[in-house]
Amino acid sequence: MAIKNAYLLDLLERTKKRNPAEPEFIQAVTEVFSTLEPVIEQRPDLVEAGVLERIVEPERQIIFRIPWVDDKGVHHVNRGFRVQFNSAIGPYKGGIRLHPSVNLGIIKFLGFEQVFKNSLTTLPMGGGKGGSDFDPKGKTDGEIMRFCQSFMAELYRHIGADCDVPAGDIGTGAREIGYMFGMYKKLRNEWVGVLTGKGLTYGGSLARKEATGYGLCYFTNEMLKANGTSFEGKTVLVSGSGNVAIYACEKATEYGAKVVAMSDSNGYIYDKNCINLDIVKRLKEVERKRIKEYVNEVPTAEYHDGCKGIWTIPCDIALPCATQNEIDGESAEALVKNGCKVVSEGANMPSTPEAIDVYLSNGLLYGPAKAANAGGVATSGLEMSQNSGRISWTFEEVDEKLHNIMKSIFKACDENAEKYGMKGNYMAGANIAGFIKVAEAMKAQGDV
Ligand code: NDP
Ligand code: 2IT
Repeated sequence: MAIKNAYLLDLLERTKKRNPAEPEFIQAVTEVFSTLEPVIEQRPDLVEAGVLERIVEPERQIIFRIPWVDDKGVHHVNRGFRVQFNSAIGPYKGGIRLHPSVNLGIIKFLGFEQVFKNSLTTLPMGGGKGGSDFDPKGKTDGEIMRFCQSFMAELYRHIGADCDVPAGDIGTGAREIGYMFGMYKKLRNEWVGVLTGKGLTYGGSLARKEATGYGLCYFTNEMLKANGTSFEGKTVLVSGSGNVAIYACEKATEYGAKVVAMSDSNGYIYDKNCINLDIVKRLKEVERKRIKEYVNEVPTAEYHDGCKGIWTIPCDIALPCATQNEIDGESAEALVKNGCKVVSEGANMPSTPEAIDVYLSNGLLYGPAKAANAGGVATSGLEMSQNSGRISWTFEEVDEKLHNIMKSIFKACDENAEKYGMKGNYMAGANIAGFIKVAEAMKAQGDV
């Protein structure tokens, strides 16, 4: 969607100048600005309060050295990041990404998205994100532990249960959170809920592991229902085979859909009989192997090199759950040509602007990441509540709260899209609903 408003265009230009070489961050800002025009026109007070200038500038950005030694005694240095983007509505909250592609621009795009996402959850959480260009693939447990400890040896002084609460993201699961938590506790000599996604024996919440994938399906189910349809009998593609992908596959299957494909960064599997998730869980969660191994156990399935090909498989619903910009304009065209009617995003910013244009111009139902994948951080918020209350809820209790949060997020997207003249455009609805709450809080707190 093109931006026409002169003020937004000018601020976008200034943001680009101030942040050269951060294309993902600029992409995320451009998308949000492309939907804010009607809000800006109705709320000149927010512009006058300088809210937009402030919302695109992180409150604090920390970059640090992470030295660690591998099993052979070789020294390595990685770079660590924590971007504390916005604390208007609560402590900074957001994951830690460990992937060789990580740089400041990637962490800033994720942190910026997190501000609006966390606002949508209905819980009091500000936005932040962190990570490192460390590559966990092929590392031993000992190497992972020493890296995580070195990472926390600097990060601990910048975070806290009421200040900034990191969690998992790509490359960071329960194992890494455990090592980071142990180091934080040792350095601070205090047991507090400073990280979420912890193991169940030390303060983790039931249903946090499942939450992003389940939440994605709860949101998508609401979107389907509102448009007179459902998951029942639908053919679904799920990209990725990590935490989000696995539990999206599980819940979509429970809803009666048939998931026929999953992937990793090397390639994708196509199982026309429906993915056997027990095999994927064992390969990925226990053995940490490549998705390719699936065809050794299910010889009727196919494996193809390269991850883009997954979008050429005919489907009704696509759930991208791997990484940013994994669906480009060409892949979006292929999805539409093969009958796809719904794209709902488990990953952060998985669709390029060209892909989003293809969805909107072909009337697809489009569930934008910051709403559709908010179930993970929402359940992190529930973990924080349980930790500070020194209590723990049952799986069913957490799952029900998550389900209700996803319903209310869909309602907010739907109502705001309609209120601001873009009915059915849930991307606009998500951006506007997320923005207004944070903007009101920033205005009320003055120029800080
Ligand atoms: P995992 O590390 O568990 O899994 C990531 C999956 O995506 C793996 O299958 C991985 O393949 C694949 N992948 C990663 N990078 C690329 C790439 N450059 N190209 C192709 N495939 C890639 O991470 P999560 O499942 O936690 O995260 C997936 C997405 O969901 C991310 O965008 C994340 O930001 C988002 N998200 C995560 C939440 C959470 O709670 N974990 C919450 C909300 C959003 P390989 O193993 O080959 O690298
Ligand atoms: O992108 C995300 O929302 C996450 N990686 C989860 C963040 C969190 O704090 O649970």
